[in-house]
Amino acid sequence: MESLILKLHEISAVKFGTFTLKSGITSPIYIDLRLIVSYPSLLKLISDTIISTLPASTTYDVICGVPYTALPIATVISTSSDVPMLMRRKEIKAYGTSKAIEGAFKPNDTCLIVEDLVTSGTSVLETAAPLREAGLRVNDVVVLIDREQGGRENLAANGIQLHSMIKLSDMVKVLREKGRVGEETERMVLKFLEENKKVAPVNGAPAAAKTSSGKVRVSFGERAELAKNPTGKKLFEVMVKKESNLCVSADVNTASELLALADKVGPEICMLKTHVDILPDFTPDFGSKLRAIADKHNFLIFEDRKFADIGNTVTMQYEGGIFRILEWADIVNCHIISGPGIVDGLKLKGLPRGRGLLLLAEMSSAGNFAKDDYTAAAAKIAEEHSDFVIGFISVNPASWPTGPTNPAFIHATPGVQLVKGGDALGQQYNTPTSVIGERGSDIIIVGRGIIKAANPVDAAREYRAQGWNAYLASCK
Ligand code: 5BU
Repeated sequence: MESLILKLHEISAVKFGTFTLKSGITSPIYIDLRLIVSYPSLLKLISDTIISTLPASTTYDVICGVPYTALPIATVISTSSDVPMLMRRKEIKAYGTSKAIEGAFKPNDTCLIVEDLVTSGTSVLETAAPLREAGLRVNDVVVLIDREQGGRENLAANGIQLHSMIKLSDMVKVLREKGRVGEETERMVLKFLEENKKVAPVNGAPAAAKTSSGKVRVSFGERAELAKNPTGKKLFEVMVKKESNLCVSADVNTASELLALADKVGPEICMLKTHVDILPDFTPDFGSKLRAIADKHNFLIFEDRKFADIGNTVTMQYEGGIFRILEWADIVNCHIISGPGIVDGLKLKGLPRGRGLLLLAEMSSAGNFAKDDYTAAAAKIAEEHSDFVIGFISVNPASWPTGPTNPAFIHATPGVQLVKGGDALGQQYNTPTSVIGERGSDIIIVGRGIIKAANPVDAAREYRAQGWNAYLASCK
């Protein structure tokens, strides 16, 4: 270990000075392991010894390096120990197979993650998420250097055990003992480590999400009491009862697939979102079938119809046509582009049936125009119709110019996946912890992250856990 540390210092993979880390903090020590590819015998030594830090009980079928620095380490481990490797794409291509994970594996195979350096654990989590989404189990990560700044704890909170070969404090002590750095440098680094023991994950939940008035979140249970609309109240109650703030967006190809999905993910969700106009096999009994599944699993049905016309027209669109949305959807949503008359129109039909409305205050797609004054106008219309409006489609309610909205209103956010990113057509994704913990939303709306996963039920469980944990953390 000593000779490895000295060698890393010799090739200047360890530097002392003033450096800004990915997390934004200033550090007196910087480790750059990208250089090891230029020293094949060192790369081999690292790869051979890193695996020996794992307890004998650790089992795995495949390994995956965190891109990019750990890729050569993982490759050498793979070839010398004959364990197959997977690769995680950082950028998912919009063409070809669009896979996030390259390589062959079976569902439920266990994948060991290999990483060069861990600070908060963010990069490991960004690799674990698509592996898990693809159906792999991720329990352990092995790392060359642990900066001892909260990574171990953040990873453990996500079910991943960290095994490190070298701790940063030990590294500095060795360099000091061997006369490579002075006492003052050692003292500075150890002081820095002592003062920065906990770096929050970059996309992680802060200890408590505060509203701009400085208060922590009002619990869903308390908000159920404040809601004026029966459906809004029921939604809060379902969330508390099921401990779920997950809404699955069932954007599947047929009505029969949708009903099957609803039955499978039903136990995990508080709400199911539909786009009924995409179903080629829609029949008039669709609504009653979906309602029966919703009653069985206790979730609400949200038809993402995005009404946008004048009040008179939307009354007919809501009630009539082939889809007869009013009959079966607990919740619908509308744009406010046409002015408050649209809410009056929908309310005319919906309120007598106890239905609820979400206003589109923001959208998740790149370059959309629902911001600033438009968002503020949605907040104002909601206040004027708090008997029917149950809340908003939001993206970042914590940043609203109006400040925090009335806690009776619920915020539901689409554009959620386990890793920040987007699709080829303008969709933008944030993580559940960011949406709930940092952006102050209440419900995560997840489509492809769940329906395209190898196992949608497992994926729904993962999103549900992340969404709910972020909510709990923000109530403390
Ligand atoms: P995705 O597969 O998780 O990207 O699906 C998101 C769903 O949410 C999809 O049905 C969209 O129509 C819907 N959506 C959205 O993505 N962004 C918005 O601003 C609104 C709805 Br409103």
